[in-house]
Amino acid sequence: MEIWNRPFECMDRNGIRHIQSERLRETVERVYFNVPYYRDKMQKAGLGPENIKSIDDIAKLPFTTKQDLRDNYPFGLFAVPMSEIVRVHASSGTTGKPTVVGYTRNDISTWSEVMARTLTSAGANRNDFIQVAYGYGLFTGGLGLHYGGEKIGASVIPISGGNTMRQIQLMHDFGSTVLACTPSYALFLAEAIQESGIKREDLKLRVGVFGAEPWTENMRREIEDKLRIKAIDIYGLSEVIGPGVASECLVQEGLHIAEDHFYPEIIDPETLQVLPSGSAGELVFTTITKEGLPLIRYRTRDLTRLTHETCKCGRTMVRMEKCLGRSDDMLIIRGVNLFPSQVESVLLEMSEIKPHYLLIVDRINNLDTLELKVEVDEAFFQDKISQLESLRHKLQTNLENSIGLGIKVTLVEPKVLERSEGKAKHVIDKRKY
Ligand code: DLL
Repeated sequence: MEIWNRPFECMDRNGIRHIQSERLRETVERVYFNVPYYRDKMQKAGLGPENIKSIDDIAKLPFTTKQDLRDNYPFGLFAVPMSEIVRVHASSGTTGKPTVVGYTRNDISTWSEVMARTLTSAGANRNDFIQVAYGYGLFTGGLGLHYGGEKIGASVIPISGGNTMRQIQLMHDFGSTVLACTPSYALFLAEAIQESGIKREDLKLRVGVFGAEPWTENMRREIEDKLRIKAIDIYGLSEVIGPGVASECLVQEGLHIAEDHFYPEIIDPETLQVLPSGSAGELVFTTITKEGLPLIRYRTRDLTRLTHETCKCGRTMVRMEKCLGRSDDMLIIRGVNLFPSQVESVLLEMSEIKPHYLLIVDRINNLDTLELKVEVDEAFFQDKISQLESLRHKLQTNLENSIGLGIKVTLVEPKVLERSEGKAKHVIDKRKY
């Protein structure tokens, strides 16, 4: 099995910890002297850079959350002058404001390196044709895969998401061997290929690198059966770098974390205590080489567990289990992150509507669907049907502009939606992964 960067990916534990300690010290100095937010937080905790001598001191440092990024929107946590930033990406935030991330030239090179590892561990090399069907744009999926694919010398097809018939045609005509997209889109494509009349024998597809949303072993089996490929799980988040944070190798027993760049911890999301290796809990990352937006103990909200055992492939980097749950209410719909609070803040701006609502998420023909049922104000509900229709239309447009996703809006009479005695239930997720 090919390994992209053997000296790092197969380093012994002492070597890894030595590098992590050195890089953590540098990162803490960088943020302390360049980012007022981190300096204040460290000073309040009675800490200076001299208190962080090795990776064992990491638990002394305060956590960072998505809220901290929002409070410092857009560039407040950047650790370099804007003249050093060569790229920005963004992902959805909690109230429509995106989470903005910035990369220096070195960060782009780190990102390409970890993506080259990801693709190599999935068995790709310079002879492959990689069809990148993740979205290109502010989302990190498209360009992340793109730079990694070029770095390993493969031929990259930057087709981006959607347009299924064209995906199938180019897959056939160009002879794509690697498919990169979300797992739900892979299933959708699989069925569209069956219906298209193109024979599987006429496609060269061999492997898929799927991520950006949770998917189960059952879904993996279904994709592997229907597409007759190896389906590899890849994980990442924009705040940390994008895809490339962790990925499976062909052994498919956990995702190798690029821990020489991103140091992982597992914490109890309630007590915030660090848990021993092997325990299930919330994944936290400290970036130890990033320049543009270094993050200290960033709470991902993703739930998983770690193992430090060496993998059968020979890589020693710590592995995380396929992650399935989150410790917050974030939904991932067609690869787009959505918090119910984003919907709520649009509803609160419209007086004709009551903030009694229900979001219904489903998966029909392998594509996620989103519907909102919301109560109309008593006074407004007496109005003409045409007025109700224009209200529905206005709400739908406001929502789509704010959340960046198509949504079906259904207006309902006042007091129709079930009231809960405890915490209001605003989401029904019918998807079976
Ligand atoms: O989804 C980056 C990415 C692009 C990863 C392409 C893989 C492939 P964000 O939009 O910031 O970044 O969303 C990050 O998506 O915290 C997880 O909750 C979820 N997620 C990403 N990959 C996986 C995966 C990209 N393989 C959030 N399994 C993360 C489960 C995943 N959840």
